[in-house]
Amino acid sequence: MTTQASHPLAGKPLELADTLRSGNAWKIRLACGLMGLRLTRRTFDIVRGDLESDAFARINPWRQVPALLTPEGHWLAESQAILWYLGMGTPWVPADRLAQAQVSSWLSFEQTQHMHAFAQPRLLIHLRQTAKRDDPEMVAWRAAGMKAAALMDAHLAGRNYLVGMAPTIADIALYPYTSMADEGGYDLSDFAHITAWLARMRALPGFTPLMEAA
Ligand SMILES: N[C@@H](CCC(=O)N[C@@H](CS)C(=O)NCC(=O)O)C(=O)O
Repeated sequence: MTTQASHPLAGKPLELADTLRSGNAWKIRLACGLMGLRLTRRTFDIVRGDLESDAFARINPWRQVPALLTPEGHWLAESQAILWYLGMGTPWVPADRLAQAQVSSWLSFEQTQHMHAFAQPRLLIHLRQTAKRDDPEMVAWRAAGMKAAALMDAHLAGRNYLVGMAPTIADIALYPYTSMADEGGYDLSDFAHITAWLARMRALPGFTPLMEAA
């Protein structure tokens, strides 16, 4: 585990453009907590239209959170790029060539096979409440998400983490939407390896919940 003192970004200013409940932005808050890095938040409201403003376009012209203001003064978009930026030079991005490529595979898996299938039903059923659990579109998202969950569960059999013996940014990337699956009407309780992995992640020092205790 990398402590704050040994992290190449220790003591440097990091600011996150996020929304209160964004799972993609939670990845970055999780990463900073686990890596012992201090992060300040600039929190926007999608419903209020904040992401459509000219000011936000200067942060991320793609009009999405998260974006990270780096110590070099650049706004960096896309959760996976930000995780890579934060993890480089630490065990969170393994130095070994194959392990690093395997981390990259899981990051791609998250974006192409996992994230939308979990994020969309959560957004529409739980956050916006514009869809019902059994709407055909939600059922279709969950069918896709269950396939992704089955792949993760099979991979995690006999392993503590997705790549190698220690947690990496791959685990951080997959944690938020897997852990909030129930908000999209999922029941992942039959996936014992995922359930154990989620508990293992929650037990790591510096774990940061989605919502800070009031
Ligand atoms: N590929 C992006 C996805 C980011 C994303 O979907 N962000 C959502 C919040 S979780 C957002 O900004 N939605 C507003 C919009 O797309 O209009 C990433 O991994 O950072």
